[in-house]
Formats: sequence, C-alpha cells, structure tokens
Amino acid sequence: MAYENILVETSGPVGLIRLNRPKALNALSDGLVTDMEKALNAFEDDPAIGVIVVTGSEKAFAAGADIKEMAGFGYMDAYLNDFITKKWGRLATCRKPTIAAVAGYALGGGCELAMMADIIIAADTAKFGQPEVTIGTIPGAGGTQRLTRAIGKAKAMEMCLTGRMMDAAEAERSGLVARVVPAADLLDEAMKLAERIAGMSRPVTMMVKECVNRAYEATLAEGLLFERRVFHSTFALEDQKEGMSAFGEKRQPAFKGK
Ligand code: CO8
Repeated sequence: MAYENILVETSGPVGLIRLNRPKALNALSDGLVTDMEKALNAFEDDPAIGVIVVTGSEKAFAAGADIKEMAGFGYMDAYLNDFITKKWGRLATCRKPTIAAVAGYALGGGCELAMMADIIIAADTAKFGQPEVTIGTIPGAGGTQRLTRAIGKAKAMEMCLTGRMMDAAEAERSGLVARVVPAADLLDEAMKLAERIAGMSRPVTMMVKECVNRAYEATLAEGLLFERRVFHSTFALEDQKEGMSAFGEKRQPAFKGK
C-alpha cells in the first residue's frame, strides 16, 4: 500500500516504518498517524513479520503533534474525536516487539511515540523533550506517565514543567533509551537488533514483551504470578523443545514459531 506521510519497507522478518514529513520535522498530523496505524495493522497481520522498527529522519524522529493542525481545536473536537487515544496508541498495543530508532528531535508527541515502543535506540544526535508546557498545553499521549516510569519523578517533572530537552547521553544514563549509537549507524544497529529478536521463537518474544509490560501495571506479587504462568506455558511450545535440544546438541536452534 502507498502512504502519503510514511515510507514502509520490509527486510526479511523486520517491518520498517519511516515517518516522512520532512518539511514539518515529521510533525504527527492526523494523516501521518492514520498512515502509521494502517501500516502497523498490516505488519501485525503479516505472519512473515516478527519485529517492527519505527524511525524518522536525521534531523527529527518527530517534533510532536502537528501544532498548526490542532491550534484551532475546541474541547469538543478533541473530546468527540477521541483525539490521540484511538490512532496514537496503536504502537503501544502491538503484540509483536517494536523498536524506535531515534535521531534528532523526539519532542512532545514524538517523545511519547518513541516511548510507546518496547525499545528505544538513540543516535548521539537525539534530543528528547516534552515542550507542551511552552505552548500552553500538557503531554497527552503518555508524556507525564511513561516518562515518569522510565526516568523517575524528579527528571520527568523537571522536563514536563520546563520543556527542557534531554540529550542522548542523559537519556541513556536516565534509563529512557537502551543504547546510544553514532548517528550514521542508527538504522543499521536498529535493524540488526530487530533481526536478532526476530530470530528467536516468535511466540516467546511476544510472551517476554507481555510479561515485561505487566511490570508496569501490576503489583510485584501479581506480576510474578503472571510471569510464572506464562513461563509454564512455554513448555507447550515446540520451540522450547527445539531450543533446549539445540543447547544440548551444541547447535543453533531452528525455531518454527510454534
Ligand atoms: N507541528 C507543526 N509544524 C512543526 C512542528 C510541529 N510540532 N515542529 C516543527 N514544525 C515545522 C515548523 O513550523 C517549520 O515549518 P515552516 O518551515 O513551514 O515554518 C518546520 O517544521 C521546521 O521547523 P523550524 O524552522 O522550527 O526548525 P528549527 O530547526 O528552527 O527548530 C524545533 C526545530 C526546535 C524542533 C522547533 O521546530 C520546535 O520547537 N518545534 C515544536 C516542538 C513542540 O513544541 N512539540 C510539541 C508539540 S505539542 C504535542 O506534541 C502534544 C502531544 C500530545 C499528544 C499527541 C496529540 C496529537
């Protein structure tokens, strides 16, 4: 399918979405978010795809929601259309593992979008921020919630109250990103990571993701119980037999995804 605001390609088991509104620094217009939702649905439905990577350009992952588009909104435009939740949250609800490869600005909705991915890999040029307060609004797609869980109250509060940007090194120190790489290597590194994950048992990677995400929602006791139940269920998989046999036979496992 051809999209107006994103570029979509596949590389083996990896689906890649590039945000592509260069003149607006990939501002997340309704058109872009609609395109992204469709592309994510297609990758989720495609049995050949095991991992999804979302990236932007060298200058910007995404500079936020499209300010020009929403400037004239009234409360009812936002409320009745369920502005944000419906389409925006699609990345966060993917069952397959997702990676955000971030170079340049990841601001406002751009930072929130990156945080919806399972793993953020940052170029050394990346800048993360929640500048909504500087334009008279607040983060609306998880900025006050996911950022606080990722980097703690003190830094999240400071960033959301001032709009200060965090560079890649600080983002790594603070636990927001998994790894920082030279900008020139960003996509290669993200694709290598995606291919490595896609080489594991598909249902097992989905289960890992479900369990880690559970840690956000549940008490420790409930989370541990959930993890244990899922762990037990892996013994029903052919891939578990294959993985453990391969270990004993000193060979690489050939997972079938079941
Ligand atoms: N929306 C619309 N257009 C934008 C946006 C944006 N968020 N960001 C940049 N652009 C446009 C600029 O207007 C400019 O267009 P033009 O050439 O037509 O004037 C073009 O992109 C290039 O931008 P700049 O000339 O400003 O480039 P600079 O390199 O000088 O500055 C910055 C780069 C610092 C990133 C600057 O563009 C900036 O501050 N952008 C806005 C950042 C921001 O405030 N983001 C938060 C937006 S609010 C938000 O995301 C709320 C999220 C709530 C949940 C999601 C709801 C949908």
